[in-house]
Order: sequence, then structure tokens, then C-alpha cells
Amino acid sequence: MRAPTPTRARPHGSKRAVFAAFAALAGVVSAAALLAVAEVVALLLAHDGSPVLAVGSFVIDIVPRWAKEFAIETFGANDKLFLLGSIGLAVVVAAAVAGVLQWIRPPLGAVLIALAGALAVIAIVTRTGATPLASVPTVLGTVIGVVLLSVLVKRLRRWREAVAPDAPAPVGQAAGTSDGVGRSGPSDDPAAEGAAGTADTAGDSDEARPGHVAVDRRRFLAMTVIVAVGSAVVGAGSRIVSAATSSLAGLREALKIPAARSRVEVPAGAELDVPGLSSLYTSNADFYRVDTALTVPSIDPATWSLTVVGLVDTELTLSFQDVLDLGLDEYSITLTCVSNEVGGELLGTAKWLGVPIRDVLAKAGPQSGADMVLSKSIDGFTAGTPLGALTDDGIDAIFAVAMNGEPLPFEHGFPVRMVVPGLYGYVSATKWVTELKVTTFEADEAYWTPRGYSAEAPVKMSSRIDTPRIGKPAAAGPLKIAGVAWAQTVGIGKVEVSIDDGEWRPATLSTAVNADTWVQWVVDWEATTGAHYVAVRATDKRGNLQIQERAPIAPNGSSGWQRTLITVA
Ligand SMILES: Nc1nc2c(c(=O)[nH]1)N[C@H]1C(S)=C(S)[C@@H](COP(=O)(O)O)O[C@H]1N2
Ligand SMILES: [Mo]
Repeated sequence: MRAPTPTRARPHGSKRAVFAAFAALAGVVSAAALLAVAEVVALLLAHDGSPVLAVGSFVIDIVPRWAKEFAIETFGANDKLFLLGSIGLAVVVAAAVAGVLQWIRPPLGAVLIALAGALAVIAIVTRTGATPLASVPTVLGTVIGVVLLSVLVKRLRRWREAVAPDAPAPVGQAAGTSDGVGRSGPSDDPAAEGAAGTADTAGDSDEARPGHVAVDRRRFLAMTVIVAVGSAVVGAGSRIVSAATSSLAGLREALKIPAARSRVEVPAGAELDVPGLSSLYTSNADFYRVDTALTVPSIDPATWSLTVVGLVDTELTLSFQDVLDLGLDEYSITLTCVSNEVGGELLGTAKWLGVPIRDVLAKAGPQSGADMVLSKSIDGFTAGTPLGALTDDGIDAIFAVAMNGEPLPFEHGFPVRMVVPGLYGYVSATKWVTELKVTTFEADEAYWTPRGYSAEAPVKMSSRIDTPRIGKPAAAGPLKIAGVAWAQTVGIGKVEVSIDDGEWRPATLSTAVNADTWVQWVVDWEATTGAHYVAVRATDKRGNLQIQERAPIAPNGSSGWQRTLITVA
């Protein structure tokens, strides 16, 4: 064996970088332990206490509108995954910074973790419906995280001291050595200490402790690996168990929704046969999803209830059975999101089974002076709908319990949601609805109103080209250009298409199911090789032409005629 040479020189820059990297790793591992402990305690004690979900929901509520729009536009239904990924990345970076801070300026790293824990606790206790108990998982997790970080960094320091005891330590090390940091921890293994065969005071000597290097390194790495693996197993396990046990999938599948008293009559010619054209009814699997819910609420229909409060003669509460007992009818309604760009895909059509909201409101008796209904979701989301839109005999505003022949999918509002023809989803289509408050626009504000969207928002008439699509060259010769158009509550009267900015030619329309359902349109064209512009515009049954002027989605929905480039090969 080669005689060890005591190192008197400062560790090389690269060596210092290695220790800093290990410190960063200690930070990340400590944060992982924090989250894992919080998840498992949340599972056992307080289901609403998951810091990951609480912070995620908090972020959703505070991110600026453009960021939200970007996420929805870029990631569509995966916007939540994107959000969780971003938060995860931020946590890893912050934890690494905490590790390095603890290394160079203790106890700043521990302070940073404690601060992060405190912020998470604030996010948790300020959530709608959160109990004080919900803060316990994160508080416990944070304590563990702080302790682990300081123990791990102490071990790292010990290892480094063994390599080069007299090298000027990272700032703050002096304090660490003088009070014997790293050698008095309760978790230090006396056996390992004995095996090293060195007196406890070795660290105070000027000599390197080469014999210690391997032991100290092993002790740091072993603890790091154990904590990392333990956190991964415990954290992921708890999340999975908690997701599985709170899942009501079986219940939903077994749920018997009574037969409808009336069915939607789909007239002959309601569905055109054109490849690439949206189907008249959007399958539940393909139906767009937009909401602020990070985890889909799971509600047991047996415990669900809907209360009607506010400016009413009689406040009332309905159970799920009470809703069913009102008698179900089937409705064909196209639901549209205010975030739908011209030509966009944030809309869909379904056959909904439900009961008129006006029937429920009538039982409560709205008082004069009321002009708005604030509907609340179990997750805190609210929508403000003009009272008139919910009481008008001519508008099929419903509480829906089924969608395209099955109980509402969880993501679409199980067990009960609202669907109101002619109004964008954010002002009307509350999913997981649990309360209606009859009120006024003056007294109450819905979720999106202070976030840059209008308090009232009727759906703007629009038309969309489905086929041919950019990037999918069509063949020269007879070609069908087709798409959908909608003007909810009024109905589409005419759709016109212009090719290469030529004259507007009328499209053939599918037979409308009703005024609340989009129609399909098709134009036959002899396609010539090359690139062509195709534009589309609609006119409603009252003769109003679709708005030509371009408008962004905020504050009350996009407008403009879609004009798109197609290529014919
Ligand atoms: N509870 C709840 N309901 C909600 C929302 C929400 O964020 N939370 N978003 C609304 C919006 S903006 C739209 S466009 C529709 C979308 O319904 P879908 O996801 O079933 O397509 O739901 C509405 N209902
Ligand atoms: Mo929306």
C-alpha cells in the first residue's frame, strides 16, 4: 500500500465543485424526504394536506393569464402535467441551492427549506375547505427535511475535512469545525467510528485523515442513498395509494342512471360523411377539458348535495337522488371555451342527460333584485351566470349527470355539472357543482372575473375548417373542404367559403339537430396543384354575419374569420 500523502494544499477547484455538487445533492434528497414524509402523513391523516397538490393549485390560481393560456394552448389536456413538471423542476433547483447554501453558509440552507415549507403551509391552509389538520403533513415533512439537510451536510463536511483538514473551508466552515459539527450527531454510528480507529479529536489535528476518507465518504453516500431511495418509495407509494383509495371509478361504473324521458332526435342528414370532418358528437375521450383543478375532484354521489342559497325565498338542498327524481331528459348542446382561438379545438358537442336548472331555481324562488347565479364547484371554482339564462323557458340550461350515454366522466364534472347553451364554459358550465348562490353581479364576482375575463360572456358565432389540414397535402381533383360552425341558441343559417380570396361560395350544411348544436358544412372543389388560401365565415339564422374583426380570447372570446393555407399535391 502506498503511503498516504497528507494534503496541505487547498482542494483543487474541481474538488470543491465536487463537494458543492454533493451538497446540492444533499439538498435535493432532503427536499425529497420532506415531500415523502408529507405525502405519507397526508395519506394517513389529512387527505387535503399534500403539499405538492396544494402548491400546484395555488400556482394555478396565481399564474398570470398569458402563462395559463400558453399552457392550455401548448399542452392542451396535458397542461397539468406541464405545471407539475415545472413545479418539480423549481423544487429540485431550489433544493439544490439550499444544499449548497447549507454547505457554504450554514444554516442558510436549512432556513431556505424551512421557509419553503412555511410557504407551502400557507398555500395549504388558504385553500377552500382546508382544515387546520391539513398543515400537519407539511410541518412534519419540513422538520424532517431541515434535520436531514443539516445532518447530511455535516457528514459531507466531515468527509471533506478528512480529505483536507486545513484547507480554508467554504465560508462558515470555521464555525462548523470549532463546535465539532459533524461528529456529534445522534445518528453517527459508533461502530464505524471505532472501525476508523481514530480518536474523536482527529478533526482538530492539522493532519489529513486519509484513513477516514473512505469511511466518511461511505457514511455520507450511504445516508444519501438511503434517504433518496426511501423518499422515492414512500413518496410515490403514498401518492399511488392515495390516488387509488380516493378513486371512485368502480362506483361510477356501477352507477345506474335512470332512462331518459325523452331522447335527442338526430335528424337524417345531421352527420355528413367527409373524412377528416369532426363527428357530430364528440366522444368523451376526445372531448376537450379545461379547468383549474390539479387533481380531478372525486365525489361520491351518495354524499354529494347541491344547495341553493342567497336571494331565494326558500333555501334548499338536493341529493343526487333528488336530482334524478326530477326526471331526466336528453339534450344536444355544444360546449365552447372562451379560450378557443379562431379555428381552435376547445369545443365539443355531447348528448347530455339532465334536468333544467330553472326547475330547481323555481323551487327555491329567486327574489326580485337578483340578476346572477354564482355556481360553486367543490374545488372552489365559481362561475357567474345571468339569472335570466337559467330561468328562461327557451334556454335549455341543465344540471347534467350523463354525457354521451354514460355517467359524467370524472374530468367532466362527476357526478353533476352545469351546461348552459350559448354561454362560454367559464361563466356557466361549472363542473363538480355543489352550490348555487342567487345573487347580483354587483355583489359577487366569479373565478375568472378578477383575472381578466368579462363577467358576462355569450358564445360568439364562429366557423372552423377541419379538412384539409395544414401539413396534410390534399390530392388534386375533386376535393371536399369541410368543417363545423356554431351560433348557439340562434342556429347557423349559412356558411360560405372563399378560395384564394375569390367569391364567397355557399357551403352545404348538415341538418341541424337544434340551435344549440354545431352544424357541419362542406364545399366541393376541383383542387388544383399548389398552395391555396381557404377562408370560412358563417351567418346565423337571424342574418347576422360572423364578426370579421380579429379579437383575442380575452376578455370575452376570440373573433375573426378563419383563413388557412392548404396544399394540393
Ligand atoms: N369546477 C370547474 N368547472 C369548470 C371549470 C373549472 O375550472 N372548474 N372550467 C370551466 C370552463 S373554462 C370550461 S370551458 C368548461 C369545460 O368543460 P369540459 O372540461 O368538460 O370540456 O368547464 C367549466 N367548468
Ligand atoms: Mo373555458
